[in-house]
Amino acid sequence: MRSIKTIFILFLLLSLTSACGKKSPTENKDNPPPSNRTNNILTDTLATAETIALFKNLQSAAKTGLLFGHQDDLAYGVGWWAEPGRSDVKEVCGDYPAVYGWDLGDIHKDANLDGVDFWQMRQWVKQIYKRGGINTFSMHLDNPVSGGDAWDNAIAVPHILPGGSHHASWLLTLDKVADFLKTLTSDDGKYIPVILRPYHEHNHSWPWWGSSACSADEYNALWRMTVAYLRDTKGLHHLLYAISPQEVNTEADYLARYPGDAWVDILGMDYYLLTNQSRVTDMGKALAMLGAMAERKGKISALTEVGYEKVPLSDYWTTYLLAAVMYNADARKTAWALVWRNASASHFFAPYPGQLSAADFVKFYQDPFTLFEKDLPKMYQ
Ligand code: BMA
Repeated sequence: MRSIKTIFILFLLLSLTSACGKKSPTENKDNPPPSNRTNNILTDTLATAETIALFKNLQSAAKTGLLFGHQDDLAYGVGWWAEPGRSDVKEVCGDYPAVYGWDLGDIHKDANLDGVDFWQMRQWVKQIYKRGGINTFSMHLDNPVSGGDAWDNAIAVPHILPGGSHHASWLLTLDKVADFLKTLTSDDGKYIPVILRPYHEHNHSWPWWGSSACSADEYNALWRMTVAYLRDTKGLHHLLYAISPQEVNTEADYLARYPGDAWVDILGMDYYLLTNQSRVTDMGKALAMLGAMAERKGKISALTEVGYEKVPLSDYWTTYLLAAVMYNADARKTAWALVWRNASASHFFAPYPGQLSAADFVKFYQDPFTLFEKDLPKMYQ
């Protein structure tokens, strides 16, 4: 009897010690206790009020509309470069886009990989925020091991993960990304919420973070390391995180390289070559899959890159792009569609005055479902 009692007391003591020794998740600074949290819905439980508002407002805008986005819209267009107030989109339809894409490639230089000066980019981001628009950033960062560009898919990811030969130098690159993002503040000194879309199209083989250059586990570790570094080490709390594989048709394929729901806010997809009606149906189905999954997970779905280079179809905007998003109720949940940049007359994705699809773009703009800058409700409160 006595020995049973001793064993029981010993067991109790042992379990108490182990409970004290083990850090409960809420004690971890990366996962603050509920009382310190600002929210329980985002990757960043310490996100600023404006960042939470952006997420919620995007989620509700997506229920009844599609925001239109354009890469580098204010920086240049076909036949012009950095002229104040100009935008090919505005010159065609009379309004600015609702969403703007920017890229942080070449963050160690004065201008990004496409020649956009970072100082000017910051000014444009501030203008956009002031007018109520939304900014999203992709990262075509150079291969950290070979020194080649983002398209150099020599093996790099295992070397920049913790313990790898290039881990420390990769953190220096992320420091530069963080330093830039930290300068995005409004006139009243608040951080401007932005959507970060790192390591995109990772199911394809072209980038060094792509399918031929790292395993799913390595990709997921890279993503989590990046989010944890920006959020917990650098203390950035004005970011929403968007993941964006290219052209995925099933949930299983989407989740094959995916860091987990706790690490992602927006389920994006890049989708090009919408060149015929069977592709419109295919894209509609893919967006439906994404819209349903995002809703189930409490996230947002978005067409993070889309477009047809040189827009050679006169009815591309209504009969192709809008038709695909309108495919069914789940596809219609897509929050935004962002077309790529207008670099020149041979590399552009949005119309410009006189371009073949310009009249159809006006119809697309007038459709009650599409949202441009003037249509946006207040996104940050
Ligand atoms: C690609 C092309 C390139 C550009 C890159 C990053 O799709 O537009 O010219 O450098 O995106 O923006």
